[in-house]
Amino acid sequence: MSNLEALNQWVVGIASLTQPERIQWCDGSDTEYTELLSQMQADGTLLPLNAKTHPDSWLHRSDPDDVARVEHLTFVCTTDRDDAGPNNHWMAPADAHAKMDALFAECMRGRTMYVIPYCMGPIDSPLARCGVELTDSPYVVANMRIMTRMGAAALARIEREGSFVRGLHSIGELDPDRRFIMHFPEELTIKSYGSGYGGNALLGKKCHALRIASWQAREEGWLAEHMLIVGIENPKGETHYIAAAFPSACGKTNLAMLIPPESYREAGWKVWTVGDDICWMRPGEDGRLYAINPEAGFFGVAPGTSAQSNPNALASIQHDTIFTNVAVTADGQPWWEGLDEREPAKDWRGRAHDATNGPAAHPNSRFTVSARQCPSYSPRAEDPQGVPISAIVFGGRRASLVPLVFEARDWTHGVLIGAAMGSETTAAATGAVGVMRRDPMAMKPFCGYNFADYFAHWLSFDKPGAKLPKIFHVNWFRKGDDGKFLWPGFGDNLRVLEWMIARVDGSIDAVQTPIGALPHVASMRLDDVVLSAEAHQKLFSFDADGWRSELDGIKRYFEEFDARLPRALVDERRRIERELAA
Ligand code: GTP
Ligand code: SPV
Ligand code: MN
Repeated sequence: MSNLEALNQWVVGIASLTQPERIQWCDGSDTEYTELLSQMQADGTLLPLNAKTHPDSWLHRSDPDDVARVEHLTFVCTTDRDDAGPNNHWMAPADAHAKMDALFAECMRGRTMYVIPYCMGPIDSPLARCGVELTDSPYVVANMRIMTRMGAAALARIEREGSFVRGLHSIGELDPDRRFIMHFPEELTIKSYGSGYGGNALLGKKCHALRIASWQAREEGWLAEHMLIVGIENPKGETHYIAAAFPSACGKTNLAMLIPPESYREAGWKVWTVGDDICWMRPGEDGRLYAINPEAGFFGVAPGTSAQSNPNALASIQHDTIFTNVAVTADGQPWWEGLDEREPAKDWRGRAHDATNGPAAHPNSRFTVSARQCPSYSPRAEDPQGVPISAIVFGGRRASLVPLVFEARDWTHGVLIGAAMGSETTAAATGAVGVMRRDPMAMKPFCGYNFADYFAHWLSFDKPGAKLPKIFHVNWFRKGDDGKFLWPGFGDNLRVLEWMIARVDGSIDAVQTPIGALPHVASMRLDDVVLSAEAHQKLFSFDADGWRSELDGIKRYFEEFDARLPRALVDERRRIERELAA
């Protein structure tokens, strides 16, 4: 029980709808967590991993039909359909409530309903926001404990503030035909039924910290974004913070935990991880944007994580980690494609590994781990005021056309670059993989309102007194004629970040083109990377014909938003088109 009547009444009301056998208010304590883990071990929800190599770590195998976000079943329910926009599935709030409440009726019979008070962001931060998730999944409770500031301190803040986001969740029957993720931004409410996986079920993450928060952020003058936050410390000891939006499974965790190339390490460069998935930012008194990571842990993609690609992530997950849908070796160690050359014994479904069944680890298999276990975790990540942002980066998976890096000429151009982002789809959501789609600011699946209004909100930050970050676009995924990546990526991406920081400091010039400013190749430190002539050409120049048709594609995409699309973006697109024609 709480001393906040509105919270108690809501919990009692939901309990009378869902009829749980018992209700457990979570306090976030170690004892509570240990009890949950042993209960899940006893009922087979969690399988212990090798205690010598991976102490206190667990494997969870989700239902094989429940392995990723389900965008086609995710809705934004606003009174006026246009407020949700063409970028969201929409249902009228009354219809959506009726549909969901019918699913929730008596669905928790025989189960425990957990009450999870949580805070997104450092508990004493003015930028943080709180919520309460009601769920019948102990796996969700365990993940929420790692991913958020969960328990007594969050409840105390909620009681003080009197307001909170209401999230109701049940795994239901895990039936894909009885599965919906519904958002009611006007009521700060989420109802999620029928999935126990990641972004569908850990309601603090995508449902609250992006869909609901983006709505709140527009009302309150801040931004809730699908961005990593990373600090780059130069040999003089100065740190620039960079926020970067890449779509799901397109490199945020990897960039946030980057290990500098050897020559940079020797020179004294350091990289500090603030966040790997979500960024909340707002203007400070000095006019700069200040950012916090609302999360306290990482729900990271396992496949491809290795001692070569992401040593910081690998170091983080050696103990006290929950792995979901990875494979296991004969001696009970977690394994996935790209980790090393060992052969797994069992695949993600628990079957004897057989390569003809496809990858041993599910392509969207993940680890859940506290951010504090990351060797590069920034001490500033707990700063209630957040970190000042020097640069915003947009990027996607683009096998062709898009060069390695370019810089927006100003804020409006930068917003256009973000709004026009394209990327090939990945396994993070159900559906086809590798299909190029528009994914503005990496928020296509996550913006809780009409993209046209969202772009206008972004544009509104450009006002007198603002000291806005510079905006860049990157593409780590450009391919050569042989179908292989042209840029080494990972640690070498620091070379691109160094160039950006030099541009922010005003210490180097660049080549002005209609699409933005490209680097002079000589001003990028490429000493120890080997690039073919084709790579040089494709990574550092732009193809005017290709961009003309890209701009046509952007025009067609923008037509979906009709007259609601901000005029400034229409004009900015035309300006580039004119310059390309000249
Ligand atoms: P979500 O957690 O789904 O939001 O994803 P994320 O953006 O954090 O993705 P993550 O960093 O986990 O990257 C996923 C995939 O991108 C893995 O297959 C990585 O190997 C690959 N990847 C990351 N960085 C690079 C890079 O610089 N170059 C190349 N070629 N691949 C990369
Ligand atoms: C993503 O898909 O962007 C993720 C994983 O970060 S999930 O929490 O499932 O949304
Ligand atoms: Mn994500």
